[in-house]
Amino acid sequence: MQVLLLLLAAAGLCWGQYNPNTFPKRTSIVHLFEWRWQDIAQECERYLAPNGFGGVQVSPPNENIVITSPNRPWWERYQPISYKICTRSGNEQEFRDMVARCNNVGVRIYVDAVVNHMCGAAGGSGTHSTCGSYFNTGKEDFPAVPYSGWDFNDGKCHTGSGEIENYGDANQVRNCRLSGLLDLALDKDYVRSKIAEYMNNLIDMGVAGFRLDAAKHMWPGDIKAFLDKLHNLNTQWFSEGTRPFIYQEVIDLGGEPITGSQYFGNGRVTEFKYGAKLGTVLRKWDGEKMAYLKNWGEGWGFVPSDRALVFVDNHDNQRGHGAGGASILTFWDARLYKMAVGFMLAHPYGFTRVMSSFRWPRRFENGKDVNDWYGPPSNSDGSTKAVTINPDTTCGNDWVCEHRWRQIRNMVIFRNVVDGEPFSNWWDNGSNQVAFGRGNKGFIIFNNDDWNMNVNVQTGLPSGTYCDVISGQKENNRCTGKQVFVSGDGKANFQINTDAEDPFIAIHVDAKL
Ligand code: AAO
Repeated sequence: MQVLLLLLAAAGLCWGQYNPNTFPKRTSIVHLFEWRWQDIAQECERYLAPNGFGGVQVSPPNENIVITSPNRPWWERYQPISYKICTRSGNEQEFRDMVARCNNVGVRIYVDAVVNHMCGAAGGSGTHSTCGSYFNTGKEDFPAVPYSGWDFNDGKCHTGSGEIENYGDANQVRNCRLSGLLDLALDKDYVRSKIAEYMNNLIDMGVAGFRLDAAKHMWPGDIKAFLDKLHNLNTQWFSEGTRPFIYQEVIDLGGEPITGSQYFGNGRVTEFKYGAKLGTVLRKWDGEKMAYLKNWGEGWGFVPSDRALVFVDNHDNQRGHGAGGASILTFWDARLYKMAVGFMLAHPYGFTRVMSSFRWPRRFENGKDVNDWYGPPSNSDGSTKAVTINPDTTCGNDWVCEHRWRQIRNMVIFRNVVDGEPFSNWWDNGSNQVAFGRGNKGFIIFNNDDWNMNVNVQTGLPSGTYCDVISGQKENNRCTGKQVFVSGDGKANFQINTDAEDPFIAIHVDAKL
């Protein structure tokens, strides 16, 4: 018995970092990009918990540089000045309040941890930081941590510019500067301890895990060294011995020496091939068609499902930063985007993250969005605007709130209902009409061809009348949108015209009349 307990405890220690620590049957998280802590706290209570969202990825909570040229870009938050909890999203008190209130309704908080670097080398000196902490980039001096010149990697980088010049050289990628950002020496125990202190402060407040920003630019062993110093999660909300969930931002589209698999020992990795490929398929580029999605997942060369954090778009590639290219689907291509997110949430592969964005004045010049830097909706003093809620439940003040779109929210619920059920009953027409089920709990069908669809297919579901959760949902035991009749043999007729507002239909057992 004791041996068994020891084994279980050891397994818990080893496996913990892959487990998102969400409530049971809450299977997705949402990135509330640039939201204020007080808005997230309210969103947990009024929307995320009631609709089965498992957690929220929040923007970096630690003090960052203030950039005025351009005017307060979103990316200033990826330039740390200290580990004080103090940003445009709010102060430490507001952060603590959010974590507690979200946990109290069973919604977890995941912090975007920017620990590979501090601010850009050209940041200058002064107190132009979100909490007014002094810094001097010329001297690599960050007294509010404190870090000094000894704590940076310069000596280890052998490129002429001190920058990453070639992603084909792993040493450069990990020891040189990413976009001019002062690169921390993570081989130093002092630096590891400061990072662990910051993360432990957040763990003690009740966060459930971390996105590790720029993980590709850190040696896997250095990451392991600071992760080993982390506390177990706060027992006010988590059971004894629970490890923080870790997902590492490693951009691996193939063709570089650094791969996602090198990081499996530390936790999950972001699978960037997922959104890049799904966008290519739905746009029907490169001869791709939905019929090819039959073996979606590892069959497409992705990392194993239990190591993957997946998403259709993220805060970088929705505006041309990072990687993935033009195929990435975003809220700007709403019709295809809803299909992509619907496909992702129906499919069993990976742990899913939904994006929630703000609108910006996108303007292309020579194929590049010259306004890709625009920060969140803000007031004239630079403070971030509140997320207001319109009478029809959408968001105001230029917050897009994709997670509140009926089709996306209902597919988050779909994923919870079919959790643990196998991928089943695949059907395709050899082109862009495809369907699949999840055991006997749910079924989804798409028409991305430019001709109408009218088919009888096996759903695997018990007979009865189901509400389509894309065109509507079940309310007061009636359907607000389309109805689907499943007969005794599990088959159903589906008609989706090519000009349908949303050319897909999804049904599940909780939306049965
Ligand atoms: C800003 C300014 C810079 C300035 C700097 C310092 O824009 O001009 O030098 O400040 O003053 C964000 C913004 C940056 C911003 C930074 C700091 O995106 O514009 O710099 O904040 O404020 C790489 C990294 C990846 C990173 C991504 C953006 O590997 O970690 O670049 N993402 C994270 C965050 C991101 C943040 C940072 C990291 C920094 O999510 O928001 O930056 O904290 C290849 C590599 C990728 C590499 C890309 C882009 O990708 O593989 O690893 O990502 O290049 O450099 C094909 C290939 C694909 C390739 C791609 C693009 O698709 O298949 O592999 O082409 O070449």
